This record gives sequence, structure tokens and C-alpha cells, in this order.
Amino acid sequence: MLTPKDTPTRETRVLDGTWRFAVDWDNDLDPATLTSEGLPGGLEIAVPASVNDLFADEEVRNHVGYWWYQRRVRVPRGWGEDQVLVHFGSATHAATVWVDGHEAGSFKGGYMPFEFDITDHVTAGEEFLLTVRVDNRLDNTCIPPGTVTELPDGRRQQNYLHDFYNYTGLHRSVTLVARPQRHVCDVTVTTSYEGTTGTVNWEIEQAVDGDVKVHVVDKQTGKTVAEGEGATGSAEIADVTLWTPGVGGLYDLVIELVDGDEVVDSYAQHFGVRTVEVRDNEFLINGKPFYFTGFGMHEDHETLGKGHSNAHMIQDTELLSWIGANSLRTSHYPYAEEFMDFCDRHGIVVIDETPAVGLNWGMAGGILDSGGGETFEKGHVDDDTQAQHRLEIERLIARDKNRPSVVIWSIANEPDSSGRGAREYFEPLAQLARDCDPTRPVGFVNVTFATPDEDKITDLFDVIMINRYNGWYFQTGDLVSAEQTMSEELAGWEKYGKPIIYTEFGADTVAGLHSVYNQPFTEDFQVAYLEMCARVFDSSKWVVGEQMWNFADFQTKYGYARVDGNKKGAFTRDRRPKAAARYLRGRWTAKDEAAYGRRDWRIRERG
Ligand code: GCB
Repeated sequence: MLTPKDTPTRETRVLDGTWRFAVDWDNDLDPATLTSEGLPGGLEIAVPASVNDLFADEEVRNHVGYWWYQRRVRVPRGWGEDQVLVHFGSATHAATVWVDGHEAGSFKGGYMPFEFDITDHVTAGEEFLLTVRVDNRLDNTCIPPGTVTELPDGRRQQNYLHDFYNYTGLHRSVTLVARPQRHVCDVTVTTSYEGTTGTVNWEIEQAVDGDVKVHVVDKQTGKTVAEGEGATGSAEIADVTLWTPGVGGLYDLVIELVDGDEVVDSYAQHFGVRTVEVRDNEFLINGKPFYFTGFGMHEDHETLGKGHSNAHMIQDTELLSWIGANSLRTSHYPYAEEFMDFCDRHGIVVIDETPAVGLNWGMAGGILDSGGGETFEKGHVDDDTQAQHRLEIERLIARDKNRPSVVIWSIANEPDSSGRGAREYFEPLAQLARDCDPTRPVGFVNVTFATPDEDKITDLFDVIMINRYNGWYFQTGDLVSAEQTMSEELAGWEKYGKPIIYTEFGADTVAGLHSVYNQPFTEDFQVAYLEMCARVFDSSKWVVGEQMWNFADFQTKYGYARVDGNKKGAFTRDRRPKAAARYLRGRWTAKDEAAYGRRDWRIRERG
């Protein structure tokens, strides 16, 4: 599926704004009535945004089940000859869509785009009623999985094993799209280079096979630098500009479907020329060792919840630049395409993660409450979960395969990789990711309990990504013991002979709380904790990256270990720096300077 775009042959209308809204209290509202008579009540909602923090009503916030969105849409007059689609950036976690009384389709998976062809049900120049039913329930057929419990008094409760709030709603833009009947459906771009000459290869899927012309345009200069023909082909780029961390460097593959002299469809897909390779203890980008600095992040803001906002995107990436970070992980789900486009443009290196989080029933009685039992058993993480997990891997790679910023696929966060059945569950998924994309390393993120002796799946992957909380959840406040344990464990991971990235390490910290002692929850402790971690990382040539948990404080479900959310941020939820942020800024900019000979790539870029 292609991202909606205006081109010489395509048009888009963004449907963001305020929509009518209703809560389906008993999850039994009749679509036929709602699509003919409209939604009951007078509520409105913002799109894009999460539902949960908008209404001053706890019952709305805690509702488990369906929510209804509705608005009238006018199809532009000139779209009579075109196919008309309605495209959703995401609906968390499932949606069914109606166009007037016609059911256009359903989609399950809360962080992926989907679209429906509605050509036969709309008329150019006329209005139609667009109705969307969003479902926020998570069960064992979902990624992430969850459990819905019905209490004796009839209330429903949603339980889940991941540590971020189950925000729901239309989190990304909704777009009406016009495209020609004969059109480009998809394109896969791969690149390489030799000396100063780049090579771009393309494979184009079309609705109806026809002649194809391709122009390669340098996005910096706007000049065409190469041309080619055919649905499958390649072209050379002389004096190629490589896509480079901290800088970017993009080209457009401008695809034209032609019929004689007529351009039937035209679409521009951006790409970058760069290589990624894992060699012994090194992670190489364009043949040079790369050391990841940055964060596991969240799409999370006050009021908006997980709703995408360009203003917040700019602010967050500015802060990444300020702090000297060169990378991030899209913990724990795929982020909005607007955000990924930004990373492509500005050279931010991305570990791209599926929404497979909370696949771990071993955490009962620990950080989270699972209710016990084995992870890989019927009703927990089972064949149904795996089927959805497969889809999530396929879809993520299909969506982001052309992005130069993405250098690793992370197929899960902290699954029970030492549990019975882990290998049987993950072996086919690791293979699937490789089959979908043979060009990028594949990994998963390891949980603390699955030590080198216990873990059953690390050999299936190219890189080792580990989350560790010694000094916080374990050996709390005792940084001396924590350092010893981390170092000993690291020696175990080194034996795998693969690069290691610490994808999480962190300590909850209340902004403004200080102490002369290394007291947990203070800003002083957070800095001392990070200094301890840094000593461990710097001691091993196998460690090729550090991504602190988390970029900013974020909302979670309630629990005795969470006071208004997770407070491990280097920034507060409203993006003010804690002392840790200044510490990291010093460390990462110095590392950056040592590696690349400059202090702050964004300032340099601005000249
Ligand atoms: C983890 C999880 C992350 C949590 C974090 C924490 O290991 O991957 O989702 O938020 O720990 O702070 O407990």
C-alpha cells in the first residue's frame, strides 16, 4: 500500500478535524440505525487524538469496547473518473467502516494504516456519511495481547501486560484519496553503492500491467540524476549522495505508468542510498561502525494521548537533536508515517518495532500483574496470537521497507524468550522477517529474566538487544552491586559474537526531587545510575549502542508502582529536561564528536 500523496495524477483530502462521537456503552448499537439516523447524543471528538483524556467523564475514559465516529464528507467534483479510497493512518486497535449504509470493511491491528476502495458507493461532487466503529479491546488474538474480564456487576475491565496506557481512537490522519483506475499499487526499492556510484533497484506492482518509466530525482537539488524503464529495473546514480546518520540525503523514485504519450499514473517514492551490515562486533552503516545513542520512545502526550501532532513531532525531534541522540526505537509499536518520514529526511536512525509487547506471563508478581501461568499456552500467547503477530511483521516491513532510517526490525519487546515454547513460537517469525526483507538485520528485545543461560532464541537473530534495570527493579539503589551484575551478565552475551545494544535502562525520577544521597526517585540518583550504566557499556567492545528508557515520562495504566505514569523520562511529560538530560547531552555529543568529528549535527546542518 502506498502512502497517500498529491501527485500529477492523484489527489488527497485530509479529513482531520472534529467528528461526531458516541460511546457504545453495551457494545450493541445497531450500525443500520446509526448510519441512517446518525449517532445519538451531542458529543464531538478530535481526529487525530486518543479518546481517553478528552472527556471529563471517567466512564468514557474506562469504557471497554466500541466507540463510534461519524462525519459527512464531500467527494470533490473532479473525481468522477477516479477510484476513491478512504485511508486511515491507524485505528487502535480495530475498526469497521461504513460509507452511508454500506459496510466498506474491517481492519484489526492498532498501529498500521489501512484503506478501503469506496468508488462504487460515492459520487463525485456529492456528500456521503462516513461512520467508523473503533474497538479498544485486546485479547489473545491481538498484538499486543490482553484479557477482558467481565465483573459480576457487569462492568468490563481490560487487562494487559505492557507498560503504557491502552489509548484508543483514530490516532492518525484520515484521508480521502483519488487515484487513477490504472495505478501503481506498491514499490520496493533497494540500493547499494560502489565507490561514488550508487545503484537503485525497483520492483513496481501495478493494478493493470503497462509501460513504466522511472526518473530518479535528487531531493536536495530537484534535478533528475538517472532514468530507467520497466516495472522491474535498476539505474546508476553518479556521484551519489549517501544517506548518512545525522544528515539524511534522499532521492525520489518518480514512477510513471505511461500509455503512449499519456502519463496514466505518477507516484514519487523517496529512498536513500545506504548500506547496513553486521560484522562481528560491529554495526556498520555505509561501511562505518555506528554507535546508537538515544531512546526508546512513546507516542504519548497530554490531552492527545497517542494522537499524532506535527508540533509535538518537531519538538521531540528537536530535543533528540539537542541532547545529541542519533537514534531511537519505536517502542513498542510502529509510529506514525509522518514521524518516520521526518527520520528519513533528517538522518535519525531507527530500530523499527512491531506492537508485539506484553508476550510474557512470567512477570506475574513482578513489575506487572499477569495472573500467572505459562506464556505460550492456549488463551495466553497461542496460535491465534502468532497468526496476528505474523501479520504485524509483514505489514510493518511492507510499510517501512523503503525507509533508509530503518536499520533493524525488532519483532518483539521482552517476550518470554526463556519460556517453554518460545523457540517454536519465534523461529518461524524470525524467518518470516528475513523472508520479507533480506536487506536488514532482524532482532528482538530481551527481558531481564532471560539471561544468556536461560534465553532460548537469541541465536536466531543478528543483533542482541537487551533491557536491563539493575539498580532499579533489582538491587534497588545499590549501584555497586548493580554494576557487578551487569558486567558479569554482559560477559555472557559477548560469547554470542554479535553486536549488543542496550535498548532499555532507566530509573523512575520525580522532576525537582534532589538529595545529597544517591536516593532512588531523585534526579541525582538518575544521573548516578546512568553514569554506572555508561561504565558498563564503555567496558565492552561488543556494546554498539545505548538507548535510555525513556525519552520522556509517559502515561501507563494504574498500579502501585506508577504515580501518574512511568517517570523514567530524561524529559518530563511536557518535555522539560531533568538533570539526566544534561548529563546525556554531555556524554552523547562527546561520543558523536569523537566518532564523526563534529559536536552537534543539527546545528552544523543549519550552518
Ligand atoms: C520494560 C518495558 C517497558 C517499561 C519499562 C519500565 O522493560 O520494556 O515497556 O515501561 O520496562 O519502566 O518498567
